[in-house]
Amino acid sequence: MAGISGDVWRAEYDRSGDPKREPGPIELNRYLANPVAPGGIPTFMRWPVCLTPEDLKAGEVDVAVIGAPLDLATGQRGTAFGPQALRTADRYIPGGPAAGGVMTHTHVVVKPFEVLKCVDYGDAGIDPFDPVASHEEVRKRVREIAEAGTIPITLGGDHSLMRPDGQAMADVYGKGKVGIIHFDAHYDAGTNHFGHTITHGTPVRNLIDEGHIPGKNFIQIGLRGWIPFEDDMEWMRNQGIKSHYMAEVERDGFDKVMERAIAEALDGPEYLFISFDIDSLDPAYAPGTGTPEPGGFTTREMFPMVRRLCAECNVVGMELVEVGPGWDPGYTTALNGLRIIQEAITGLAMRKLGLTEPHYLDPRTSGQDPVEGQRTD
Ligand SMILES: [Mn+2]
Repeated sequence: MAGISGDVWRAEYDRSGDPKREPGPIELNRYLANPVAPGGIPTFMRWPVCLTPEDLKAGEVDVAVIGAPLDLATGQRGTAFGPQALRTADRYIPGGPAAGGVMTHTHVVVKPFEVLKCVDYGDAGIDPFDPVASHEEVRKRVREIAEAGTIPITLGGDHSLMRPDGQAMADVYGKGKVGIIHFDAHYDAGTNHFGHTITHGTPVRNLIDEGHIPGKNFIQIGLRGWIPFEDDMEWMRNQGIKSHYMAEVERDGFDKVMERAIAEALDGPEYLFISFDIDSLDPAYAPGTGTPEPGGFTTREMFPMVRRLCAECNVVGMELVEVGPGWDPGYTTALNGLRIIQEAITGLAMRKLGLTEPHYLDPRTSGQDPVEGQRTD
């Protein structure tokens, strides 16, 4: 029987018959501020689309999301639908960036989508039968975004994506030059799953073994539950991985742990990548994921921390992974995942504006006098 063979899944569309156009972001929305009917194709945050690195460069784009609809490496299906869920979780956005940057972040009074040019770069090609081959295509796409001078944000997809994302960061910034801040309930540094060495439980080990990211530049936050295995814990300690378990958060508080994590991040690598597994949040806030782990972070404590990281550290890329909309009946997970990315971009915008002091809040919305920086009562 004849089949569909070879690399046809990554064969690219022939654009020779397309209308000629100057490179740059392409606006798909029809209406400027209509909250429920933007009238175009549901891109992430209703952002314009870029199809090529030339589009990114011509548009001087600061941030580009790229979907990576891969779920073969979780052992459970569902996260392949994560990018699409994150792209349609914005129903409550009042007009979105097409409305002229009306979205002002309350805590810091910054308009992130006016400060930064953001686009949707579409999806990376995925071979639905081969996660490892899919990684090659994700790596290529993330690399071309970063090479264009744009910060890539990968929408997962499962956490095996940390491997091609980390590879791409090392390709652009140099092996050993990039650190990873890794929010997760799980350590993801196992040797194998059922003999497979590239899964959503192994990317930390993949990146270290392949020499892309040094162990000492891995900072993990939120680990809990029943693992790691003792031999894996020992391997992680030997690699110099800085693992901040939930036990440490419970003993010392999240704020204190994040102070340590930021100090480690600033003391180490020149460039930082944030790997955010949605299961670092408590299942109350993120039920739609394959490996939910009770006892996690609340959104109210996580949002400011992600914002801080991006404001205070040199973040050059991010991924948000493991969103599984099939188990997300209230859109809770997609909505909170979207907000995590919005907080990160707000932090990036704060950094561009020079608002990098720790715990920065705008005095007008944080109960302080706008002139004196003090409470007035
Ligand atoms: Mn993970």
